Amino acid sequence: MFGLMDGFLKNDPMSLQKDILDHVEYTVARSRFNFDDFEAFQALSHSVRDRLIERWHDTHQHFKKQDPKRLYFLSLEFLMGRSLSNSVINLGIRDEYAEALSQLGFEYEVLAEQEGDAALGNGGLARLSACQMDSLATLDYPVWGYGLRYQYGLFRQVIVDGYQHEQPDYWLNFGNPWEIERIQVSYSVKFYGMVEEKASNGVKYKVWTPGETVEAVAYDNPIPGYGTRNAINLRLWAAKPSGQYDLESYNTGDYINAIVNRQKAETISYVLYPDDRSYQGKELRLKQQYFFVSASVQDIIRRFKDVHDNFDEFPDKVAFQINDTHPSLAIVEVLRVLIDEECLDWGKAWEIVCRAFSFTTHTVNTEGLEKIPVDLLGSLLPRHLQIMYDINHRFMEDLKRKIGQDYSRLERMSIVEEGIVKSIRMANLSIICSHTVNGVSRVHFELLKTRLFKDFYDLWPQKFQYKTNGVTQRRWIVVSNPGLCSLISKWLGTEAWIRNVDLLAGLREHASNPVLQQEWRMTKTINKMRLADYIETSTGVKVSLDAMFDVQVKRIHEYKRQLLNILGIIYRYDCIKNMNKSDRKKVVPRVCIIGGKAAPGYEVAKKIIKLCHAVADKVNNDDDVGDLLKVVFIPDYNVSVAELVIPGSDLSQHISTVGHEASGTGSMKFLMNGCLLLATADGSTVEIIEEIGVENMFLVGTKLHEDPQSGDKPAPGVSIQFIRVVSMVRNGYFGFKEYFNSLCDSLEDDKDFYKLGADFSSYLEAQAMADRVFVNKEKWTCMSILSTAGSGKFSSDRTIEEYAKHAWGIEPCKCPF
Ligand code: 26V
Repeated sequence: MFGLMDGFLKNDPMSLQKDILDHVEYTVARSRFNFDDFEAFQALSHSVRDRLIERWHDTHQHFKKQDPKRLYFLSLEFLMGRSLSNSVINLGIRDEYAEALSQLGFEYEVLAEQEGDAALGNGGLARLSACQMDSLATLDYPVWGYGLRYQYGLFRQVIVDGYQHEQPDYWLNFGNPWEIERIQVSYSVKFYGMVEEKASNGVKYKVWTPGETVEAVAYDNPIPGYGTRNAINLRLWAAKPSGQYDLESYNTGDYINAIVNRQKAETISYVLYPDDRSYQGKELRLKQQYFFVSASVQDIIRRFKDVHDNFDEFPDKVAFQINDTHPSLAIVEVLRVLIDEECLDWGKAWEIVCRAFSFTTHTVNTEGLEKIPVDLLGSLLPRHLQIMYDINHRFMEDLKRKIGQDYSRLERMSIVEEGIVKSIRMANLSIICSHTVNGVSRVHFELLKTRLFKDFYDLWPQKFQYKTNGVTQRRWIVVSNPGLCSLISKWLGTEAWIRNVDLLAGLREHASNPVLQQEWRMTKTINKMRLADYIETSTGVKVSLDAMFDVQVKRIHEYKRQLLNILGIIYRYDCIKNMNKSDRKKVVPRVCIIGGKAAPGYEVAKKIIKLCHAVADKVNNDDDVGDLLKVVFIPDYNVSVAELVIPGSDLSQHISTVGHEASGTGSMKFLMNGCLLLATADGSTVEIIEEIGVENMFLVGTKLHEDPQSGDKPAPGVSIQFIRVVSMVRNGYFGFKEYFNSLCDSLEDDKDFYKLGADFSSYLEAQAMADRVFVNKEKWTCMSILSTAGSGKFSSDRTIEEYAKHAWGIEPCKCPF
């Protein structure tokens, strides 16, 4: 009997081939003698999924048996990208699949290209969650990720005449082979209604009678670790109409309308909000947050109660991580369940909550902090609003005892903001109720302590920590840059760096070796060829492989200063135009690549995209300049485009105004891939510089906290060059004169909030330095190898170990092979 149940799937190419063909016939329902690339991809994915499920079952059985303290990672956004290659590599059977497919007449790489991205997130915060899930699985931590299964992911960016247009990303159109629908795992989530106070035996209690109920259905997504049997679960919730029928409306004969109204429930999980800047107090967004939180908390408490009959052990068995304030209603929800449903007293429930929650903030300025209007909360979640007031009242009383009648400080620290629109400050709530408040880089931590959360830091310094972000080398080297992956393993004599990335430091001793250098350059050229092909198909621009590929890809934001990059390109163009023939021979050819999405309502960011296209049009069509300069905007930048762009880049730009980027993670991916950085000392770049040495990158501007006004150097004024390039745009040199007027106005001295004018000279100097080094192939390659060698610290494996030890208190729980 055991033998029959112990059905481990075989992984030799013959067995894989049979499995793929069976899936062609029985899952995809095509003839095994006649199927196309997409159908082959579907069958292949299902065969991989079978193997994931095996591991995933074993892992959960093991967790169940061991009952370790589990982490529940709550995030409204996960930017997973594609799953196929990541899964087969983590399962360790990529080559076997490639062989099986080739015998069937298919090429693995071609099939992998069939997959669409899962883009259930906006940018940095969302991709960070995805990297962290990979590390959590690889390091064998007992974890569950929870999120929302949006039917529409982040919009597709389409460029028409240089302007961004947004199109819906209905990513589930062709099915999603990676998820497992769990119709039997569903919970009722309640909204609106009213709260009444009741009493029984002299004890008062609150009863919430909701006005609307929606069903949350679980979709499970196995996340395999690398080099381990462990596969953890990412559970995403989808909204479905509640099973409780409104008999009244059915009986009144309005059957059709009753059905249509029921169906409206599904809209809750329809669409991801695409603006990563502002909270507009939208009811649907708040509904999404609570829907997600309520389903997750019910699931977590149910799992806990399966093995425990009281809540004493709850904080020793359950750790909650809240990814920014978006899931912070979970704090109030746990309190509500413990008090109203499990009948614990306030003191006990409060203690449990404060020991269970850890909070990470990803923001640097007060305007970026989430605030929810009290009126909205009161109507949608009346009981939760009461609990928030209760928390605040107790906190304020306690605080008064500690700090006295300092009313302005009390006001700043209150959860409730009195203003034209009375609101709840979700960050204050999260800090007050969590045991740990985490920053995402050292510089971010300093900003939290001295500016953003100074009042709280002064009160509870021990709560504040930071864990510098990291990215997973599995996706960002092994999956996306197989050439570099083999080269590294060859020179280190081991593949162990894939699980222990500190070993990359071993490359340092070979950095000047001409043989490695030659192979290193060859790998880069192959990646550049791949990227050049992609550029040609997606933009129509042909680029030369001899040129330096200079890349800035990330969300379009004023503080990230894509505009500084474009003004630098204009300067370069202008210089070339004014050069004589012999000087032109010395110009280092460049391909300037920009990519990224602007939030649909962010006018300035959209103008920056248009300016990029206007400059590209002029430059690329100027035969006089030819291959010396090309400008391309890569449309619809997303995870899979990043996997192609990053390995093919020579130089990458991270030039945010100092003090504005909490961490930045793109830079880490480029660093791992041996791309040289041209960057300001902002966010995690400060730590990157410490690891690789400032001489191995191109620094823009002064270091953080170094006051440009003081010391011997005169404060940098706005240079002639800056005035000239801005006036070229203003005077219509690139067309669209009126349209760009406001962009130019924003660069005037007193309005230049992001300091483009002040940093322009330094930016040009750094760019000139990059040119000088690029012609020295040995030096450039050496710096490139040292970049990869110094990237060890920026693995999400390190970040996760720090969280596990210093915030969550969890231990690995390894499933035996
Ligand atoms: C805000 C909002 C507001 C309205 C609804 C949708 C939405 C989604 C996200 C956000 C906050 C975005 C914050 C964010 O992504 N921060 C970035 O986090 C990265 C990971 O820690 C970090 O590297 C970046 O520096 C930081 O900008």
